Amino acid sequence: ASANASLDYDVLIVGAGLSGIFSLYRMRQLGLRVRVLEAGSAEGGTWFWNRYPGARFDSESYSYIFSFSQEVLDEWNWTEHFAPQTETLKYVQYLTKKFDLKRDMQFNTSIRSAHWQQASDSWLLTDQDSKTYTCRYLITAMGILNEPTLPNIPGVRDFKGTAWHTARWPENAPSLEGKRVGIIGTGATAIQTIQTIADRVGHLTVFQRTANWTAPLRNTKISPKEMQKIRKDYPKIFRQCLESYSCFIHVVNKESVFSMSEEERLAHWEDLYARPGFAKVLGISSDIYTDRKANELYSAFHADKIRSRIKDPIVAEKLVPKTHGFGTRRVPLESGYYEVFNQPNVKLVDISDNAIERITESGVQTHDETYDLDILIYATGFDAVTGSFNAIEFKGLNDTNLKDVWSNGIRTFLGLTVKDFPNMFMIMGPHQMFGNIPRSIEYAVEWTSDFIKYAHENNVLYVEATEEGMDQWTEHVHECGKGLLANEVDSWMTGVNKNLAHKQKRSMTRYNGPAPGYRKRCDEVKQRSYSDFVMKQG
Ligand code: NA7
Repeated sequence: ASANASLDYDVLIVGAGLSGIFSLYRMRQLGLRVRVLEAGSAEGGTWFWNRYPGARFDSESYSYIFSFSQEVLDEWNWTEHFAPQTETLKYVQYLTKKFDLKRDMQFNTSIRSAHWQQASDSWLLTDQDSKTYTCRYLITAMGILNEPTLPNIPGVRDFKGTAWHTARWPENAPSLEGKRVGIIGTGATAIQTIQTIADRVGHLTVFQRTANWTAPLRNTKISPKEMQKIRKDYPKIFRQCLESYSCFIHVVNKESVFSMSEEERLAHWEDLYARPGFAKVLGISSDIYTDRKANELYSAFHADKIRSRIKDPIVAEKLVPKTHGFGTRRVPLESGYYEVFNQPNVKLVDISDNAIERITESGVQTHDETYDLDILIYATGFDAVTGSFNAIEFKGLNDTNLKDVWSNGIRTFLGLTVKDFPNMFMIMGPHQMFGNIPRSIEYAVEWTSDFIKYAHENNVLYVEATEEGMDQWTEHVHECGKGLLANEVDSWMTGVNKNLAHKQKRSMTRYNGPAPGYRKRCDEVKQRSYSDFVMKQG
């Protein structure tokens, strides 16, 4: 630590969500001087910001949390198979309390720039009040969906009623009771919001540009007895997660779609449809994700399910996605979403060929109609994955700007590091697994912590990825993504956000290969004593 004595900290962590929390826990165990800087007024990240009605897991609660502490697994009880945001936030608060983490967390601190200082092999961070912080190692823990984006529709600021983005749901939001409410967007967030507020609003207008595939969540309560069983099963649950492609408990069907008879196929799909959670997304044959014909069949199966739940056939057709196949975008799970459109107080406005022309003082104006509203909710998504990085001025070696490094496509080494950005580690940066995110976080934090421990013990003050390493890794990431139908579709996962001029082109934002393969490659780098990196000793 003496080599770092002139610096404020050994390690700075940006973000107090799950990534930041576990990073802090591990850095403390290494005996390092560490501080978490967080823009929000409290810990929780995604679960702190996303307080919209109906926000909840659509992965099984007990598989989508930390596994690193046996004590936590022993103590914490989940009360629902798919926990609501309120419960998950309590879990996060319980963690920070249990491990006394808050004394090293600083809230209301929005980092504006992070500059590498060549002379001292350190990072200099500056916050919104121009306060500065220096450290040897920098851990970015900013999350992949953290920068909300408003639609690029003229007049967004003109609306005289109340409007907000779902990720910034006001703490003292006006009651929706009896109000004329409009919502723009039909992604995962919108679906959870719509199905939750439809009963309590006076009238709800849903503006849909792209219909999304969604299927039943089938959430149920967890009784204390059932929780006991889950607790006993934890080792099995986490083993299953680690062994599977994207770290979920659901097991992929090894049979291809066309090797089953039509009868077998339908029986299999009906069985999955009846099950809770991502079974119908992750328990299917994997050729549905790569073979257009197989995907069409499975999409048709779901289209019929949608039609069977909507009374008005014209509305039903609008809700059946036509632009992309099932599972080629993130499939949100719903609880009564389709039935909402049978309610007399809910109107679906298809804006795919009748675009919103402007937001006016009184509401939303499409090409052929005006909708007067009291409240307008933007469920319009995020500047995903690279958005949090772009919001901060990252300057590395020789003033290299991270934005410029990624302007022609993302490049990383292992999704954890970038050349020219020494001593910087990204938890949930681009090119990492986006499947079961807590599993990815745990791995990335363990890997980073091992590396920092190694550096610390060997008096290494400087570590940097190489050009060759970045080239090879980036090529590998692209190779893994080949043949996946999802990569032919615009979504936040392929880096597209139509509200941002610079994000209209698809890019390879995530690691598409199997998680065990990802971990193996990263483990090998560790086994080679990090010789893939340029290192300088103090
Ligand atoms: P998403 O999935 O990015 O969804 C955003 C939605 O907002 C989507 O339906 C968009 O339509 C719609 N949108 C965005 N901008 C506009 C404009 N300008 N006009 C009309 N409609 C618009 O974000 P979510 O927050 O729902 O979910 C993000 C992830 O969080 C989710 O995948 C889960 O992993 C958890 P589009 O499809 O672009 O036509």
